Amino acid sequence: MKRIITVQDISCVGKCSLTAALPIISACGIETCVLPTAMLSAHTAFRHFTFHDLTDQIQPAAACFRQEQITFDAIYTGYLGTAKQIDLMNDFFRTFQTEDNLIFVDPVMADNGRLYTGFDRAYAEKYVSLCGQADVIVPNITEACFLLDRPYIGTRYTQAQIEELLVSLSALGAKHTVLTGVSFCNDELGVMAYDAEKESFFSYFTERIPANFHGTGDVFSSAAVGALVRGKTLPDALKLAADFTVRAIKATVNNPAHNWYGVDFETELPFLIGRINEDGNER
Ligand code: PXL
Repeated sequence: MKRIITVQDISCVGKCSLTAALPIISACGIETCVLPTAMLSAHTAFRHFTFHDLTDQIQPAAACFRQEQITFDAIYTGYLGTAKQIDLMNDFFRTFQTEDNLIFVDPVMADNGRLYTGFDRAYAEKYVSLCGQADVIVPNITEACFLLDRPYIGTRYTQAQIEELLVSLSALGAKHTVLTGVSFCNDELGVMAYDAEKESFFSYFTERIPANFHGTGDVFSSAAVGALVRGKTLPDALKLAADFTVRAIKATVNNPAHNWYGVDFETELPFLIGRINEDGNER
C-alpha cells in the first residue's frame, strides 16, 4: 500500500486540513501518516479559537521516522502554523525526498485577496523557498499573488494574465504549478496548470456553484495528491479532484442543515473511491 505523510494543522472543528486530508486520502486506498503542525480548537475563520503550536514536535518526530527507516510515496504540506515550520519543512523535504516520491505543496495562507489570520508578508516570502522544492504546487490566485509579492489581481482577469502568473510562479522552481479557483465567466470555475519542463498549459473547468465555503482547497488538494499517488496523471488527478470538490460543494448547498464552516465531502467519498479505482490504478 502506498504511504503519504501530510503535514498541516489539526483544527478540531472545521472540516479542513487534517480532518479533511485523513478521510480523503484514506478513501483513496493510501496509508495516511500525519505530522500535525498545530492544534486549533477550530479553524481561523471562527470568531474564537485556540492555537497550540507544535513546531517543537516536528524535528523529533522526523528524527524518529528516520531511525525507523520510514519512507513516504508523497509528502503533502498544507497549513503550516509558523515561519519556523517552513524552514523545518525545507529540512524535512531534503531528508525524505527520494528519486521517485512526490513533493506536493499547498501554500495555504490566504484567500479572497487576504492573508488568513496569523500570517504576514514575511511568512508568504519565506514560503517561496518551499515551493522551489516541490514537484507540484497548488496555490489559489490570492496565494499566488502573495508568493510573487504582487497586488491581488481580483476576480476579473484574462487567460493571458493567468498564464503569465503560472509562468512566473513556475520560476520559483516547482515542476508543476497549478492555480486553483480560476474563473473567466460566471458559470465556470476550475484549475489551470503549467508544466515547466514541457512549457505547456492545462486547464479544466467545472460548474461554478455560487457559494463560498472554507476547506474546499484542502478537499481539492487531498483528492489530487491521493489520485497522483494512485498513479493518475496530473491532468487526470486535477480533473478528479475538481469533480470531487464540486460534488462536495453541491452536496453542501443541497443540505438545508449544512453548517457554514466546511463542505459535506463525506457523502461524496463513494464517488471518489469509484473514480480512483476505475482504471485499476496501482496500489
Ligand atoms: O483550509 C485552510 C485552513 C487550514 N487550517 C486552518 C485555517 C485554514 C483557513 O482558514 O484557518 C487553521
